[in-house]
Amino acid sequence: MTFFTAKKAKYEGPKSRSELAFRHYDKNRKVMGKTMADHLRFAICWWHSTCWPGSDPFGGDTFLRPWHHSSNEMEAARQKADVMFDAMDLTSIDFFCFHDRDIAPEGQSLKESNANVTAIANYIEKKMAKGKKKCLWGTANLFSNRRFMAGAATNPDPDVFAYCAAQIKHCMDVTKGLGGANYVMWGGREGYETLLNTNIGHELEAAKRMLALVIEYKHKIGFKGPILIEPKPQEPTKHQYDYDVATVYSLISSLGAQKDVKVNIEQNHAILAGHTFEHEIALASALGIFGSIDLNRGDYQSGWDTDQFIVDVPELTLAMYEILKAGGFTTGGMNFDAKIRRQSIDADDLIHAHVGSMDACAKALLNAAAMIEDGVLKGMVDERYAGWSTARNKAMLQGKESLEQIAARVEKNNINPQPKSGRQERLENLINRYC
Ligand code: XLS
Ligand code: NI
Ligand code: NI
Repeated sequence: MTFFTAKKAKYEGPKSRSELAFRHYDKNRKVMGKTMADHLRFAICWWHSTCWPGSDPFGGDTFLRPWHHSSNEMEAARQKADVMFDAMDLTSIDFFCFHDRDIAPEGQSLKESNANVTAIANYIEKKMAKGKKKCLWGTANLFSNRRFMAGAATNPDPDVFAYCAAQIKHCMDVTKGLGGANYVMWGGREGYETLLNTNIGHELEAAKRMLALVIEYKHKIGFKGPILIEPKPQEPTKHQYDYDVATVYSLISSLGAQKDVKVNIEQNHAILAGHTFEHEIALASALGIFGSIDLNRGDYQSGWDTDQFIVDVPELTLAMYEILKAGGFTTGGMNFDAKIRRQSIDADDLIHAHVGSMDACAKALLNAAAMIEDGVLKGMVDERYAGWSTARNKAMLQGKESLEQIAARVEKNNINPQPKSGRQERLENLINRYC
């Protein structure tokens, strides 16, 4: 018996009147030489889809999922896995993402917890072979248990640092075993609540040490994919060290680890950091650390990580444009780190949410591909920077002229720059032609 009643969503074209169908996402359709599935690499996440019971700070479980009310935790874990694979089947999503504590219950000791995770991972592996499903990434939950309340790697207690290292090691092993394309680190409680009890210098050093250990272990076990750090400025802690892409870049580059470590950018976290989604993608690409996406949207009024399903096509178009400009995904993909609202209590709401958001992404991909293929926007940007292509100006950028030489040249040639329009409104009008 399956949990859902929905039928598998099919591609029916833009004119379809069905409530549950793809209008734009035609998995095998080629766009700029790649199938839509290969461009978008959609993933479903374990935590919001089957672990979260619909609770909020003011009320508990609204979903009443059977596995949350089972007396056998390991049986419930297998039931969750079954539901995940059914959801992947109904939505045609090829990848999944998980935390160690999402897939299996925590035991009395780390040893027991690891054994639980391994047992369920084996169960998952069998299901993957059947449905040809893949793991986009795994990650360790280093924030839910109360031992992590003051941080994991950045905890003042060295035993917590050690426990965190041990948990990550096992989760990396399991992720590798499942063929995971990446390994993610989100520093949920790597930050502080008050500076009054915090030694920032020590905590930053500890965070850097943990990352160095993880990189070393990745090479040791031959984990092929990158480590992805997921920036977020705050929530749950007041201040998080992995604030945004720029801050994470300074950590990665301090270890010279740009080859091994990239970023997993989440829309909602970008907004919380006071940036746009596309800003974070463009910056990561410019810095050579673009890895993967956690797809959701924030609420522009509330200022929390509301993790809603994203359906805004113009907003997604700008993000997709930056992703295509960055050369698209290699190991990364689009993980729906999104949850249905707590009033959406029907099992099938989860399927509708994913299908609708996938379709919005597909439409955005088509829009962005048209923008790239037309080349009008790029042409206008290139024109703006055209002055830098002369030999003299290239030399200036490459450091071949000193400050005095540049100053002398400006005087001698009577250089007198004339401002040019930034043409923002014309560019914004242009974008609307594609949406
Ligand atoms: C929380 C994060 C989390 C990570 C994985 O805000 O988005 O879900 O993606 O630990
Ligand atoms: Ni996330
Ligand atoms: Ni988040």
